[in-house]
Amino acid sequence: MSSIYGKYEATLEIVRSEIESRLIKYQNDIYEKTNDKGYEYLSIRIKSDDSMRDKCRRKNVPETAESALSTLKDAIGIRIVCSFVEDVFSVVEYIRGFEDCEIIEEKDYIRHAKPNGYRSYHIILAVRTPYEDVHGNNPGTYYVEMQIRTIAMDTWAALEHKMKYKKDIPNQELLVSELKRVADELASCDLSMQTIRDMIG
Ligand code: 0O2
Repeated sequence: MSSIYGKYEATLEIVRSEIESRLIKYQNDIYEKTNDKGYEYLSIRIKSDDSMRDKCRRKNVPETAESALSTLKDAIGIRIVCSFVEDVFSVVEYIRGFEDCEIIEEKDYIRHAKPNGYRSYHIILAVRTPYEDVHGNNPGTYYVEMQIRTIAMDTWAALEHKMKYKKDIPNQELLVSELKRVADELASCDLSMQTIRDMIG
């Protein structure tokens, strides 16, 4: 079966690489100025053909390049993991400054955690490119989903994600409430760590 991204697959790679370069530049600039890191690590992926087709089926949209590149907006996914909460918001402000991009969706699950305790800052970025997009526009628009969070938030999300796929776990209800408790404790630790960092200066 041919790729769901069709002839736009190569452009997705170019967009991914362009945004990655900017984030690496951010890290280098911060390091030069402060001798410290702007974030701890980055992970960037283009959603695999199988996962994108799965998602189309889950969302009840046709398995087409248009669904994959326009209806759904997470073909390119970037996760930026920071040590401190303040660093998360600094990265968000840096991204806001991209002149050829528009933030079309923003969810602050840090100030407004999800009921299950999930915390993270989510952005959908529309990137204007000098390439044709799936609607035939040139310059064309490609989308990037960004999740920016602390190490503590990332650890929690990874564990909770694993649990979602284990349907046969006994005491689901207890586990859900325990996970929520841990999420709140980690959020409190994040705040304490930030305070300690501010005290060090
Ligand atoms: P995958 O396989 O991770 O890419 P939607 O994208 O429509 O499902 P929505 O409300 O549009 O969801 O977007 P939202 O809430 O910004 O969530 C997008 C992504 O954030 C999810 O991708 C997850 O990766 C992550 N996420 C959101 N909520 C949770 C949560 O409670 N726990 C964990 N571990 N991750 C979460 P998908 O779509 O699930 O798919």
